[in-house]
Amino acid sequence: MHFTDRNTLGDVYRHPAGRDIIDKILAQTGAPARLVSNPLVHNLKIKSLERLSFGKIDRQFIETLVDLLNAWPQEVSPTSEPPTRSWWKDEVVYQIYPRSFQDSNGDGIGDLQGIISRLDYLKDLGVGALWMSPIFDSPNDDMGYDIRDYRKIMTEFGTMDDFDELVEQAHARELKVILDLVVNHTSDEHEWFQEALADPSSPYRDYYLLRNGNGSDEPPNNWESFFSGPAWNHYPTQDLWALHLFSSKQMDLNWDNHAVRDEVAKIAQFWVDRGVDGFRLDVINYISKREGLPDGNKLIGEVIGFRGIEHYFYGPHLHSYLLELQKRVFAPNNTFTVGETPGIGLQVGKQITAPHGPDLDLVFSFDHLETPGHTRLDDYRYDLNFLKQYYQAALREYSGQYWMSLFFENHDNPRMISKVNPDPRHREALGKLLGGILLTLRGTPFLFQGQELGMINQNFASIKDLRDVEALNQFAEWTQNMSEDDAFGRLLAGTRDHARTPVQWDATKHGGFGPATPWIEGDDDYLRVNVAVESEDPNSVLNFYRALLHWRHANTDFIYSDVEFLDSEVENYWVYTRGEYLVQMNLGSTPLNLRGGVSSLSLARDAELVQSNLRQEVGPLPIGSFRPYEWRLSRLVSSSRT
Ligand code: ISL
Ligand code: CA
Repeated sequence: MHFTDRNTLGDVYRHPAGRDIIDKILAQTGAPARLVSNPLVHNLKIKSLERLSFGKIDRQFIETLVDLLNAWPQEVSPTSEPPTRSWWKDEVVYQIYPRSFQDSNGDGIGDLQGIISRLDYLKDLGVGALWMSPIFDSPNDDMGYDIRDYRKIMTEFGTMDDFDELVEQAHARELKVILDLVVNHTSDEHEWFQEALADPSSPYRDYYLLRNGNGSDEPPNNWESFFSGPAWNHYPTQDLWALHLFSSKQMDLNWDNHAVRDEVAKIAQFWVDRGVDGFRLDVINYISKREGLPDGNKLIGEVIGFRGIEHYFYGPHLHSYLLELQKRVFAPNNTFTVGETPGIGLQVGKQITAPHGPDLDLVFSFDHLETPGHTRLDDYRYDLNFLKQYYQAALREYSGQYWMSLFFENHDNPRMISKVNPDPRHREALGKLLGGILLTLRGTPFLFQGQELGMINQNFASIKDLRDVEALNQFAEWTQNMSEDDAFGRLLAGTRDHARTPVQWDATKHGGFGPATPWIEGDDDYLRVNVAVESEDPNSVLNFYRALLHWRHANTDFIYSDVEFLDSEVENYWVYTRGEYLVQMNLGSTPLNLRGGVSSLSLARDAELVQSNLRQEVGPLPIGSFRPYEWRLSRLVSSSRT
């Protein structure tokens, strides 16, 4: 279908991208999903939005929407066959943030030898693959997400020999190795960018999104950076502007130049040849920008918080550029790929990971990380009932051969326990409950370092304790019209640094991270919560993860079984079956007592408990009663199910 402004909202909703956008607006505004099926809404023409919104939705908005719908494929291929098996569905991936994992040589910075020394720990934990955040040469403006040399190991992390040893040692333990490929942008210190700036006739000029300023001190468009301020750097001596969606030292590459795509393919091949099993592709959905880099819409900018995003969050050539990489490198080498795709919804996610000839194997989408209407830097309590709603809807979509990634934490987000309920009395049960959800839904779980210990947000004392460029830039911006205390208080709710403090190995100084003062320090939580202490405690969060990970590994049928949700309407109760297993939990901080009419209870009556998240000394409760955040996995015995 070719879209114009005479198409209806119903037409838009039938388009995968259109549906994602409408779903997002509905979720953000709290409007019920059935609104779209209301014939009045359904039959509204796109062009009438302008009038109905009193001009808030303007011409430019409508044109952008129509262009986007026309640029993107309109089919989502159906599948009903069962999922094919592959290692990246069998295994749980463990994300390492190398800088904060383990320091082997006492310089306060984690490194590759530190990781090697902990491979036995990871094997014993029961994960099957390691994803390391970037380990390449970098000035660390954004802690390695600004790469200066794609073929060199960051000096602080070690050498190429260390890397080869890591791959060999990991493989010897049957652990896969996944690298972080950051190719939407490079560091401004990358030689391509340096040469592009220095020499107007350099072929590297066309590697980036450089625009001539014609003497003006206005940037080429109104796009805003994710790390505060305009998305353009000015180089007055050359009268040039360069686009950077992230920090002012992360310069966006021009993917429309085939030479850039060649370089990326060669970089990926270089690491595949060194034994790498897969890649996580950083902000990969941002690589294709709309031709002409038009101004961002004001309204969209206000709603999302960054102006310009509609012109690149799934740009016109995304699909073909990803397919090209797939054909050249990933498919021939059987390389696993997971795309980090902020802003992408369920339908487009399905298109990108479609089972026959996918662009990528998996995507990370982020819609479940905040309850609608909230952003990461809001201080609010995350409602787990939303998580339930989200996954129930998502897994209805991702069935058959479709497969999702599952995660609650990474290096860009505060700790999930703290978001849901910071009350220390609930920490252990909640930590295990989250692990129980992550490891029993249908999909590939990604575990972030420290999550298996039940690590929580840190009590940073002042802005001096923070290291992240996002936090520091945000602080500078906010303090222009806010007190330093208020600005710091807001950052404390959601700064990415919460996830970046050293892994808590034991109760010695710096939590066993290393002898020197770490590059970033947390509070003294490590004295009580650490790998050494938790290993000794049969009821610890760590031992819960261990047990469940090993159980999962021994039960591959469970991994591939369908998920079926029951009793969805019961608040605070989440229950589902996976084949012959039943998972039940209380999502609330108060006891849950279910009354009659809850159908899953009769299933539970004929089930045998496999694992729960309660301490062993806690006795059993009646079948319909759950303690705060209680989680149970049982096996359905007898003839109750076929
Ligand atoms: O944390 C965010 C900024 O507000 C997210 O939007 C995040 O920047 C986004 O998910 C992209 O993240 C990835 O690319 C960034 C890097 O800073 C993040 O660490 C990385 O995960 C730029 O490379
Ligand atoms: Ca070190």
